[in-house]
Amino acid sequence: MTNAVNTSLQGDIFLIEINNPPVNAASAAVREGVIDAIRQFAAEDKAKAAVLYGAGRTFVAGADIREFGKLPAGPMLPEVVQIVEDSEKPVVCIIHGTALGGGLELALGSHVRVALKGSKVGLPEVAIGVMPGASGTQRLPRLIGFEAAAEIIATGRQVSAKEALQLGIVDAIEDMDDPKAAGIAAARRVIDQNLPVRRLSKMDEKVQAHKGDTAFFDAIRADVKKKARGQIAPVRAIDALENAANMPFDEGMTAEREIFMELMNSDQSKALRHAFFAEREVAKVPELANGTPKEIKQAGVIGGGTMGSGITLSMLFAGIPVTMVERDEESAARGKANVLKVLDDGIKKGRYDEAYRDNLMNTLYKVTTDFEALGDCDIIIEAAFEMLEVKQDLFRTLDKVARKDAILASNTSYLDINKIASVTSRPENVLGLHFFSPAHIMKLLEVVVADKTSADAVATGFALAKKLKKIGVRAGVCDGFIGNRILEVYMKAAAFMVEEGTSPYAIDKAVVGFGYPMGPHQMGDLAGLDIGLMSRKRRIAEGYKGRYAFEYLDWLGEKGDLGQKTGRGCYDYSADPRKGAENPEFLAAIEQIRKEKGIPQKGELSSDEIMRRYMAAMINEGAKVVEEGIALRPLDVDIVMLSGYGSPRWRGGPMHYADTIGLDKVLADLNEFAKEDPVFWKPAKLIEDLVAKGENFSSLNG
Ligand code: 3H9
Repeated sequence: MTNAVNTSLQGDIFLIEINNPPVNAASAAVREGVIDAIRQFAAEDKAKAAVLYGAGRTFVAGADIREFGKLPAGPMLPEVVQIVEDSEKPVVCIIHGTALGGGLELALGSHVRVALKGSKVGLPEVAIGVMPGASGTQRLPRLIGFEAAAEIIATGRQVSAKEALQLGIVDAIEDMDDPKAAGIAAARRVIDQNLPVRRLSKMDEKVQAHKGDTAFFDAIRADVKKKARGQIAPVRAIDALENAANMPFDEGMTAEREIFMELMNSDQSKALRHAFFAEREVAKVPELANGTPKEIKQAGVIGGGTMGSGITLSMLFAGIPVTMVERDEESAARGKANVLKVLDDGIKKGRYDEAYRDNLMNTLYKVTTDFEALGDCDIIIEAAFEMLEVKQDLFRTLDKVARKDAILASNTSYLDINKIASVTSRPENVLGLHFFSPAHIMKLLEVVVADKTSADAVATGFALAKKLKKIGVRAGVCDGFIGNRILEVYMKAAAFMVEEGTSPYAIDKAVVGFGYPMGPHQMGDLAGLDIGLMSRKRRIAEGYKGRYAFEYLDWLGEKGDLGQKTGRGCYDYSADPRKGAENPEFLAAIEQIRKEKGIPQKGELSSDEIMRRYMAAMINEGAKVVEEGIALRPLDVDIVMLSGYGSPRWRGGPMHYADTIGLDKVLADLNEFAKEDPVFWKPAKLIEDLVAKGENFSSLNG
């Protein structure tokens, strides 16, 4: 076993190497090792300066998050940082890769900080529901001032080495790759030039400037609160920063620790940590054990509409050449224009320049009406009209023109991939790749595995997701896969509430209040109400099962009031094209439908009551999706809802949320609602079984 921290003496330079793969997290062994190393350094008379650096791909990426919530072991990180700072002889910290959270805090305890080119620093603790707890809220403002520190801590963003130098977080950037060599060079300078060392805990100038400045911190807090949308950690971080202005360093540290511990034990932090690990676990699917991903040197995309052009763009951004195929010249021109429009918008927003766009368009992108042009593609993704017959026709053509080993994917949102695969001579190469709109932005990619899909095809789907910087989630075949199937059910729960007397606006307000960026009716207006209408018509034609309550949305759709794109839908956008106002005609139509259908009226439900039903419907369907093997684990459902459907991350996704409030409580809610509608609210067997065993969804996450 290798040591988590290695020391050696090179002339008069003492080397302290942190070696805790994969990201050098500051685990108990690392913390003990660093303290021990600083003691050795102090005792070594020949050593005039120490270099603190990381082995492998990065400096310390933070505290070891896996230790959170467990019994504390070994010395705490704030103590370690203090011991580093207290060293009589200078400690030079070399940052390569990323110095995040506790990693940056260790660097702030050092006396000199040198970043290697391309490295990044940051205090991303808010992303996991905590705030810096090893002096980040006390040392960083002393170094760079409160405004810059508040922005970095409250957003948790990563700061480039260049910006870190401008802000003063690091003292220099070294154009070298090897942290050890860079450290020796930097330590040499410190020794030879007798450079002064700074102890940040002793710097008081920036702190004094804001002592007692309540108005200053209130203004920052108000701004952070608005952006945090219900998340507590960023707001509490400002409290800790205010303490830095008002308290002596040691007291500020004690208060920081208290707030850190309070946040670490909060439901929000537990949920965000679940999301962090689930996002990584979700990529671990059985097919990857024996499947080999295919290298994608050339891709084909069929269709240049919203989805086809979005998929094309996400490939182009990842450097993958794309041949787009459309059915005629006019559609091809439209497809090209769709791609260009997004690229031009990116230029206007300053994301890249004309040369970047021209390079993508001229060297990576091709559009044609000739299917034969797909003959050299490693993968072909079809994003054509959402009708089984249309897709089957296309796959028959693909079977003729595509290379025998090419992966053939459908971007269908609902249709049966088995039926699509069955028209080809190579169903093992066929799978679903369900992108979400806008496909070049949305993170989620459902990798839909049909009965005959090979492990290699699945592995290719996951490798593609990674390359496109998306989160691939394995889904089985069913109507709507994981996400849209669950969406349909909670949309139904919302529709029932509307029928029974709750205003759609009250539902949207409750859903937004819960932490979603928008409510289901706002979402419908944004996406276009024709999409839902079309899919419901298809279902009705196929024989709709259960109670139908979407007449109120059909009324808008049939009328042509399709949402934002037509200026009116559930909301009226005549005064404000984005936000919209209540649409009285819509409310009147709902009233009329309630009367015509003779639905018993419950009156308007409270926000709590709305969310109880909305979430119970979502959780119950999520459980059914897991029970049927459509999703591998509850965490897969959480990731789908978090990355594709706006579930608030700080609640961890619906399945984690169910565990938080208690699965027995969810079951009790379902049983209560089932008295009104036993079919719709029938509890999933999985929930009943887990509750009977005293377990919850987390026990299935492995
Ligand atoms: C903190 O520091 C609190 C302090 O202020 C106060 C303390 C008192 N711990 O993401 P990857 C695992 S809070 C444990 O796939 P990449 C990760 O789960 C912390 N494990 O690699 C994965 O495991 P597996 C503040 C961690 O190259 C493996 O490492 N810091 C940690 O795409 C590889 O990770 C953060 O929040 C950790 N801290 O990205 C940084 N980090 O292989 C969190 C990673 O079993 N980390 N793992 O699935 C990151 O943002 C990214 O991991 C990083 C590398 C950018 C570093």
